[in-house]
This record gives sequence, structure tokens and C-alpha cells, in this order.
Amino acid sequence: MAPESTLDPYAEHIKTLQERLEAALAESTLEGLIIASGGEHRAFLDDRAYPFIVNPHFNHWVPVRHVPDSFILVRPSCVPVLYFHQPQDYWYMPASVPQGEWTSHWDVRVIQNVTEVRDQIDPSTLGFVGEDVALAEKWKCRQINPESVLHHLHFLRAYKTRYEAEALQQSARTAVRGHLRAKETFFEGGSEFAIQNAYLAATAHREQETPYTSIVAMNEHASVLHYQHYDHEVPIDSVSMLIDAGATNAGYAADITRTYARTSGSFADLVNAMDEHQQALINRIPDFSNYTDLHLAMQLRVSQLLVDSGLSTMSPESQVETGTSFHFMPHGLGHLVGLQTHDVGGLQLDIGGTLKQPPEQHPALRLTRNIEDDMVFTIEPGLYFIPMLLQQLQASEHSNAFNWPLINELIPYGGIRIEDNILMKGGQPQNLTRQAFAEVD
Ligand SMILES: [Mn+2]
Repeated sequence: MAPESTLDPYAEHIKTLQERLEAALAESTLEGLIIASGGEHRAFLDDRAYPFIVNPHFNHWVPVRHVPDSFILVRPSCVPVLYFHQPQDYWYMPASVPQGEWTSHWDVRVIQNVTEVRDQIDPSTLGFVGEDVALAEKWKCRQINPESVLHHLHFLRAYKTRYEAEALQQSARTAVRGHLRAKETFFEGGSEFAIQNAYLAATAHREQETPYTSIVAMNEHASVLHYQHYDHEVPIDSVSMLIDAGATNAGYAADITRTYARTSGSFADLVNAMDEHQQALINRIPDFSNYTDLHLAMQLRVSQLLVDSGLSTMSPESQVETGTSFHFMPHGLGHLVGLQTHDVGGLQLDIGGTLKQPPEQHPALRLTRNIEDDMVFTIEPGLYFIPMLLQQLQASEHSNAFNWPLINELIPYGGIRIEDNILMKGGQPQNLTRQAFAEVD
């Protein structure tokens, strides 16, 4: 392994981004990029803005996530410039100018108006990266969201710098505090709504700060993969909870799922067996060079679990081959995680933007890349009792190979998903999530 750099993690991060920028611009005629943090969007006929979600290209360079109408100017071998928007306003509190150690790497210029940026740059030499295409056209930027440059940067985003890995580790710790509190609230008899609020309080996140909408699903709600409500009522017979909830640190996401059974029994046994399979699969990651193969290995394990638990008599190989396993596990094994929960570039084969699509029978798989050092991805096998898919299975020629009385007994539990975030280092998986549970618990 290469010796650890003596630079601090953020300095090293900026150096890496500068090198990537230089390489990405090498084939272009651009001298640099002007990257917008983004603008606020207002609801139709209303003066309320939707929650602001920062442009990840902006957040990649600076830990600034809540300041619309700011910009960064990045050029190879130049000190980067942050145009920090601080309007004169007594209706809303303007953001404070950042003071952190990281700002020593920046030329920070406070602006009151976006036009001040236009006056300080030469747009004819720059590529604009951001959502506001009209603004970039008005400024006459040389290129707007230049595709080949973005492909290059998106591909490399998969390789996390030390600064990013530490941010992801920290967000895992925060999320785990929430998960432990959510678990307690479930066993104390709380509703989905109460569990979500307990989670937010324990992570000190407001709802719009979580990297994705928390899934707090009791009973059959757990069979809806992205269940989006929070019931105020506790079900009369509350038997299970699936919680898929994350946290953010400097813009870097944790994406963690746990499933709980209130009492022992068939479902609790399935949860425990799934947990063992999930960890065994993570331990085997070094045996796989490509994530797609890991996904297929997971499909076999889930199918094996169906056999071991008496849910199916069909061999795991046949379940995968005939596609019946899809009816219990209809999503991918995982995805890249970073500035975005489903981080960019998961299907990208190279810096040129060539895509590697998932196998035809596994269209929901979001990661088909080779597994390499410094990548961070999730491992999230699941097993669900989704009435819609089970009806299709029951109507199929394979129906006889499945134990319908047991399936019907398990439908009220919804489903299971167990999700950890993995950092690859020296060819070995580091489980950021389990490390965080071990530290915080
Ligand atoms: Mn996930």
C-alpha cells in the first residue's frame, strides 16, 4: 500500500479533485468550470420553497449544502474561488460566511447578487455545471454541463478520498444512533410516526436533511420497497418493523436498513438467517471482481434461504434460472453511496461514459462495475412477501414448488432488508455500518 499522505484529508481531497479536473478538461477547450450550488424552487402559486438540495458537483468541493445561488470557480493549478451568496435580507437569515479550516484552501468572495459572479469571470472560457441552463446561456458560458467532462468526473466519483471515507464513516455513526433509538421506540410500542420522530431527534437531523426519505414500515408496509408514509396509528397486532434510514455528514450519506421481529418465530428466524447470509456475503466480496456477480451470488443465497426455511422446494439454481426468486427479491443487491445516496456512475464502465447495463433478468441492479479499492457501496439483500408478486408466482407453472400456507402466514410481516455500507480498502471490505454499531452500541 502507498504510504499515507502527510496532507490533512481535506487538503488531499482538494488536490485529488484538482488532478481529476485537469484530466477531465484535458480533451476539452475549457479553462475551468463554474459550478452552481443551485437555486430555490417555489411551489405553484405559493411563496414557499421546496427543500433545497445542493448540486453534488458543488458539494464535492466544499462542505456547503444550504446556500443557494453560490458558485465555485475551479481551474487546473489555480486557487479555487468560492462565491458565497450572502444577500442583504431581513425576511430570511442569510448564511454565515464559512470559517472552517477548509476555507484556507479557497479564495472566498462574498456576493450579494449572482450578477457579481458574472462580472468576475470570463464565461467564454468556462463550462457551466448546474441546473440553471438559462442563466448559463445568458452568461454565454462556453459549454453547459459538458457531457464528456461530466462522464469523466462521475466515473471517478466512485473512488472516495480519505476525506470522503471519513465523512461517510461519521454519517454511519450518526445514522446508527438514530437506528438504536428507532428500535427502542418500536419495542416500546411507538407508531411509524413516533419512530421517525425519534430517529430524527437522535440523529439531530430535520426531515429535509436526511439523505433520503426514511422508510419506517411496520407489518405489511415493509413489503412496499419505498414505503413513504408514517402512520400515526400503531397496528393492533404490530409484529415487525423495517427501517431504512440514513444520515448526512458534510453531504455524504449513510444508507442503513434493519428489520425487527417483535417476537420469536418463523419471521424472526428468517431475519436472523438473512443477517447471517448478508454478513457471509460481505466476507466473500474479495472472491468477486464484479458487483453483478455478487448480486447473482446474493440471489442464490436468498433462494437457499427459501429452501432452508421451508418456503420452497426448488433448488436455488432453478429458482434463479426460472426467475421465481425475483418474486421474493425484486431489487438489486446495492449501489454506490456518496454525495448522493444512489451515487452516480454505478453503471459506468469507463470515463467516456460507456454503460454496462445489468443482466436482463435483473433490471433494478444499480451497480455493475468492477469492485475496486476506495469504492463505497451498499450490500442490502432482501426477502419480501409482496402480494402482487406472490399472486403472479401462484398463478405460474412453478406454484407447486412453494409453501403457500407458510407464505400466507408471513405476509403480515411484510419483508426483510438488511443493509450495510462497505468501503473497499486493500481488496478487503470494511463494514462502515457494523463498525459504527460496534462503537455506538
Ligand atoms: Mn440503499
